[in-house]
Amino acid sequence: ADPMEASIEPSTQEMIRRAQQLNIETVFDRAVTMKPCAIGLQGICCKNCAMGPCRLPLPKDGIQGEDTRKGLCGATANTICARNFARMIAAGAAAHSDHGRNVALTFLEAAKGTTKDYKIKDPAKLIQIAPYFGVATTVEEDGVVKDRDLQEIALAVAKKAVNEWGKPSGTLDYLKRAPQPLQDKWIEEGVMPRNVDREIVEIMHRTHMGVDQDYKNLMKQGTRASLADGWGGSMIGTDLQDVMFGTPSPLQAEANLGVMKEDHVNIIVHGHEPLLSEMIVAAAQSQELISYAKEKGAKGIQLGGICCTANEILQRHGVPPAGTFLQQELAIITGACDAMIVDVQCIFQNLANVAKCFHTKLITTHPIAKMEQDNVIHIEFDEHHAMEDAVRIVKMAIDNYANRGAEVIIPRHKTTQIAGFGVESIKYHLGGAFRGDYYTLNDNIINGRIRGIAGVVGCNNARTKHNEEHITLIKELIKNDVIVLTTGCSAIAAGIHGLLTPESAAVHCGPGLAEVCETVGIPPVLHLGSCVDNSRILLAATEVVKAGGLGNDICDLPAAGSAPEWMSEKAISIGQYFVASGVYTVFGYHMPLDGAPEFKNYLYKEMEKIFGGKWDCEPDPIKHAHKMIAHIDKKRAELGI
Ligand code: BF8
Repeated sequence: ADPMEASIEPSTQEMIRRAQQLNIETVFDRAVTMKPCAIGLQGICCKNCAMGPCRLPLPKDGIQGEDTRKGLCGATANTICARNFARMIAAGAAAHSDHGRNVALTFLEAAKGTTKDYKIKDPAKLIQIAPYFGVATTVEEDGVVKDRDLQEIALAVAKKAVNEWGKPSGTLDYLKRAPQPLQDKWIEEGVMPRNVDREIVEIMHRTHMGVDQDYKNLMKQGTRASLADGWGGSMIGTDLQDVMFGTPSPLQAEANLGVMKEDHVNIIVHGHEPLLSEMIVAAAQSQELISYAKEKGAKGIQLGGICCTANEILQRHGVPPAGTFLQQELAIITGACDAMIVDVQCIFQNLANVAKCFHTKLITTHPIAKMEQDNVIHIEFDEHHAMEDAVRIVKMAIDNYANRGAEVIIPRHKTTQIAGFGVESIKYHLGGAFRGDYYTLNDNIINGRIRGIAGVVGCNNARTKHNEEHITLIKELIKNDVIVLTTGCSAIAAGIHGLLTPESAAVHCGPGLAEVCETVGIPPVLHLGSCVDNSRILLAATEVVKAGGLGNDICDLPAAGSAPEWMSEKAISIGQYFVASGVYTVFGYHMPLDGAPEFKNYLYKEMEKIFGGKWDCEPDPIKHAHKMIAHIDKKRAELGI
């Protein structure tokens, strides 16, 4: 791979070059040698039974040509494409929601008092969410209303939360957090999720050979499962993480591979569930282990994150992200990574091959995510002895410091950023003292200083130039006075490229947005956390609706969503729950839909009539931004502002 073609980011380019000198293969090289399958790329390869895989003929210029062959069962392009799309939603919703389930189960243990390592750190958040689960926060004794015991509330909330994954009747409790017109729409369309697991299972059933053959009906279930993710598994995950580990508030940190330090023990945590990384942070900050590191000749312990784990520990502890999804191999190639600790999701199998070339200890920790290579150590993490495990892992990294090879090359590049925004802190910075929680934000949207709101989220994809789409798109949006909320690897990219500082407003923003940012002292791009924290964006949008003056529902807002460099199935689930919540959602790179023009039209056009939101795709980041801005302007015109 040509490093300059692979990424716009200098430390990434430097490390790709370094890998090539050392003859170590990375994702950037594999992106050159492995070409995607043309039929799969169009979404019309069906491998759901052993009569196939059936690869349907590609339509020409978006129109089905003379070759009208179908799958052996008779499946059409629409059915195959919709089944594949629904299965992506199922996998994405499963990943987010299983993460959420593990958080809920750990919270249950914490509430029961059967683990000493997890506690209630944010009682206010617990009291705030309890009513949504129908849990009372006060008790009446002898006619006097008193606060209910916190541990009792926690236990009741935990039981209700865990039940959301498998309750036998009713619909998810958190759906009632959405604006009422949106809830009414979901009821009318029959897409209210019943429980998280059921919706995912039902997709697998419906997409089994010979079941659901109507693409609209398939997407109805896809929608229901995606809502179970966004307004269910992910949202509960975010909230209970906040309760146990603290609701984030804005803080300053650094970002990029340059956060690693040559004279420190470098520990990289990578993955998603903060159950593990929270303990690693606590262990690495303990005086005892810092002293131990010094005994071993290091100046201290430097933690860094990759992927959403990076965002989790950034937003709550200011631990710097060392890189995005595409920089995971590169962190090891610095030669300074003494341990990389991984849990679930977005972890390259190739990490073990890269680690083999260095002293790096690669440690898997989750029972559902192991690696077969013999240089990988598995230390299974358990909430009952979480801290013990974390101490053992950190010690292992410290002991490994002495084993570093001669050549350590850490790129110099790092930036400063402000992260840790959320529904609550937006309220603090952009709320109003008297007239509603998000009054200042709404007021500035109405007076036109802020043109609209964009959510820019999601992955990196080695089929596109690393970070280029994220950064070009975000810059174009803020230049046009659109405030950006970001999560996931997009947020890490924004941090690395210096867009998460209040000072960047003067450089990159249009005059209106710059004025607002300077007045209240916020960056024009607000880091809202990890990918499960996209639920924060849903709730922020709901707060904007509630604050008034911008319509009655999310679909009325001058707002749009984007995942410019998406790659994961989780992104498809996120996209669908945003669309079904009323958001115009544009993906970059490519969507696997071209083989089924009718189904594609359903997602890109028809869906708007149902939910007020729709899908779109635009690989060019400038055009991508202007599609979002055009939508924002259309909504402004409809609102008469
Ligand atoms: O959940 S943005 S590459 S790290 S999938 Fe993965 Fe994509 Fe990054 Fe987080 Ni989200």
